[in-house]
Amino acid sequence: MSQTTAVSTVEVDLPHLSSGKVRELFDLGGDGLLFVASDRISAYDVVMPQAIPDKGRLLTGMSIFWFGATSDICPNHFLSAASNELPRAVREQVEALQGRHMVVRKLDMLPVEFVVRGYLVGSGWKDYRQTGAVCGIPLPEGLVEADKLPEPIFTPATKATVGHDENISEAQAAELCPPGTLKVARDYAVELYKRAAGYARGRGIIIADTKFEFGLAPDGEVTLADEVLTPDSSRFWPADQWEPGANPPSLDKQYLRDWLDVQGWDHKPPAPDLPPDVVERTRAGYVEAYERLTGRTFS
Ligand code: PZK
Repeated sequence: MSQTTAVSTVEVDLPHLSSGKVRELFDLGGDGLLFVASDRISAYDVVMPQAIPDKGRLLTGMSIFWFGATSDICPNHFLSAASNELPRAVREQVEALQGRHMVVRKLDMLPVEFVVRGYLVGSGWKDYRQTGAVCGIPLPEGLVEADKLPEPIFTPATKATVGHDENISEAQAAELCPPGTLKVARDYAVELYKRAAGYARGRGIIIADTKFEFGLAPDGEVTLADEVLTPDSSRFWPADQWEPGANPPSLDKQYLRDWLDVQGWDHKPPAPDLPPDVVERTRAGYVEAYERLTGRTFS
């Protein structure tokens, strides 16, 4: 399992359940899972050859912050960030992860991405330009890119195993979920977005859109899962750089993307090696998001 690349990998002797581009999931047995965020970063859907120091810890800290700040809205899968209750062998490995892990509750996942948009960008802007609607939701005429929507909208997507997630209608999403669960999760998702967006706005960050995942607990409760309201699952914009009509820079990746653009990289792997100043400036974007949102100093 060990790997000698510039990008550190996770080394935990547990059954491996799933790998994302930048995070991994392990089975703790019983009703627990170990969720691990790496320091890897992707841009244009390609993982970079260098890691961003502390990124996994910063994103994990943000998720845990939001789980606490929204637990009155809906139940979530977060159980613990401690390691003392883990089996001894696992415990030592987990301690080496230095705050990049969460112990979470094993759920039966709903096969839908719960996307909520407060602003018109990305695939939402593309759909609107072509059809005047997003996921079948008609919107006022004359909106421009990055405009604030009159109300946040729920725009479900399928979880593509390869390639990009595909926007679907709410009716299609409902067919993919057990009866009654889609509406419950949808209402949670919209409430979560409103709470977080309002909070972040007061701290100089616009959460343009975000993606939630939900699952069912053994008792059937719809439960919030995954990482939540991080720069990897959301678009964070510095509020002072927002201007309708242009796609604003994202707080976390803009410096990296701009640098990659200047290199003339064709977005096909491998990505160019990142110089130390690009790594450092990118890290600073994550630290800024963490500190502004949590009100804590990162050390
Ligand atoms: C689950 N994912 C996506 C996340 C990856 C992949 N609490 C849960 N119970 C059951 N399954 C999942 C979760 C959560 N969260 C999440 N896939 C399954 C995912 C992190 C790393 F590789």
